Amino acid sequence: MRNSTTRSVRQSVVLQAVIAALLIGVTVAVATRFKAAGQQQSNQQANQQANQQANQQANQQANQQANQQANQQANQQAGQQTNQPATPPPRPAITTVSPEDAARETNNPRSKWFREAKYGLFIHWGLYAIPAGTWKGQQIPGIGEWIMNRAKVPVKEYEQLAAQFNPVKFNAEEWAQLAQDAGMKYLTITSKHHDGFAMFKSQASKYNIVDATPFKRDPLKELQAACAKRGIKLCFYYSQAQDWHEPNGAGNTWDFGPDDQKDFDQYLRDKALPQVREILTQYGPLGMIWFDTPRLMNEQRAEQFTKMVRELQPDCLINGRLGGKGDYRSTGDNRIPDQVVPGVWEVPATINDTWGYKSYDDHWKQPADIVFKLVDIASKGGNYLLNVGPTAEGVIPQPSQDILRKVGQWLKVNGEAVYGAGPTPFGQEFGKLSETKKDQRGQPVFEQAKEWRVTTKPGRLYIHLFTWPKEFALEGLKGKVTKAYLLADSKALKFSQSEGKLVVQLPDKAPGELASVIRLDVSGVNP
Ligand code: FHN
Repeated sequence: MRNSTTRSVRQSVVLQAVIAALLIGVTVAVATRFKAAGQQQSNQQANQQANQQANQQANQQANQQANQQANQQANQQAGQQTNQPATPPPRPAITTVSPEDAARETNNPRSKWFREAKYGLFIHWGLYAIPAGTWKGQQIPGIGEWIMNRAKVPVKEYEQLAAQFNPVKFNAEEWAQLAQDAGMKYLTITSKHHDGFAMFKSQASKYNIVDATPFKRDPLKELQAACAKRGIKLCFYYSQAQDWHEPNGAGNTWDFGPDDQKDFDQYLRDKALPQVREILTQYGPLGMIWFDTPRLMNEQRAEQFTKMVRELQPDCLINGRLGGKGDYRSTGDNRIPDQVVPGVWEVPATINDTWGYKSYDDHWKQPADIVFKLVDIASKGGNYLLNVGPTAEGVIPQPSQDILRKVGQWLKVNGEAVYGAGPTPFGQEFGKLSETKKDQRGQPVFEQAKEWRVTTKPGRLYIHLFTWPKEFALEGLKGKVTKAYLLADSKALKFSQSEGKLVVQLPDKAPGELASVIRLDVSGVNP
């Protein structure tokens, strides 16, 4: 099992690296900003590999039915191997969905705001921001919030961080303002991550930010007010299964032994369920609860959470990593599907290579890369949940802020083509796996077809150009184009249309630094 999953992680990493390489190298005429985006993506693949290896079991579980997960875990514990072919096909970024489930997700009134929002801010913040990737002088590989696990820090040692946690520079107004400036419509923050430390006032466990730190404030309360003021949907991440602080929580095998010998239901009863009740009742209406890594979860356990959420906040979404069916699906971390995916889904992604703050991770994705990813995801039908990791002082690193604000400026001009927009009616722009070309690991190369993406609204097509050609040509367009213009300046563009081929004449220079968007008004048939 370990070998096969490692292989599939490698394959996914390779596939993503190939996509990134092609983003850079499809043509020498590719504009600098597009190249920069691809380069960044390519570099990230290697760095993400270590992180993905640590988490891939959890992600796989999240993408499967609860009882399958239980079987997988049992197999894994027994060290069994699955019968994988020597070179299995690349692992998809997201589980396939039945037409019924896709329709259930899409027609769910509860998910309407989410389907329109498209872009959210993820915040991983907790005690792990203090070590910030270094434990006892050693830089610990992997994602920052996993430091306790990676360095096998005993609970008794790790919990001493609480006495040092005093994020006096935390300012909820500034964080919510950043989300707003960035054009993000929802904010999902870790209320409790796998380390078990609650970032809110909890009666269920004294191991929380109000009772166990000198800070004594409840940042989630403050964020509630700041988000409400700006119309940003507040959402809470909650690690329902892994809790390395608790003897019966999943994941801490170095203090408490193997997970299969724990009374996991007791942990759920004593901590996870009561705390989820607390976050559902103390912070006003929530956009969603974002569960994660459903180790040891099964349908019956998941149902206890689902029931509670539905009873206490019927409008609150449940993400796809609880352990049963959620309201929508998550892709693997940083995994963007190759093609349009039906239903409702989201790509959780890092802005550098970690979720929780690491003092030495400055591998920032650039604004052009983020705009490309946001549009690419929207054109395939999904949402982009982009993470920042604040410091132990409560500051969102300045590079993250600058990058997000730059993308926000782009959205101010071009947001019409993103918020509430549907996927492309085409698909030929995405590309495909090469039948002949292989990368150095022997995996098929993903060949990027075009440097543009399409999003839609009724009667409209939005063409996002990541390079700047002299003219834009599009085949296979149904309906008659009545008007074409750039969102950046609203000036009419000349175009011709015959036999299904549209050609739009473009000015010599792109109107902006990042992607430029042509709006096409189309009559006769919905594009
Ligand atoms: O293990 C976690 C990880 O720390 C992080 O929270 C990500 C975000 O999607 N989820 C898990 C791994 O997939």
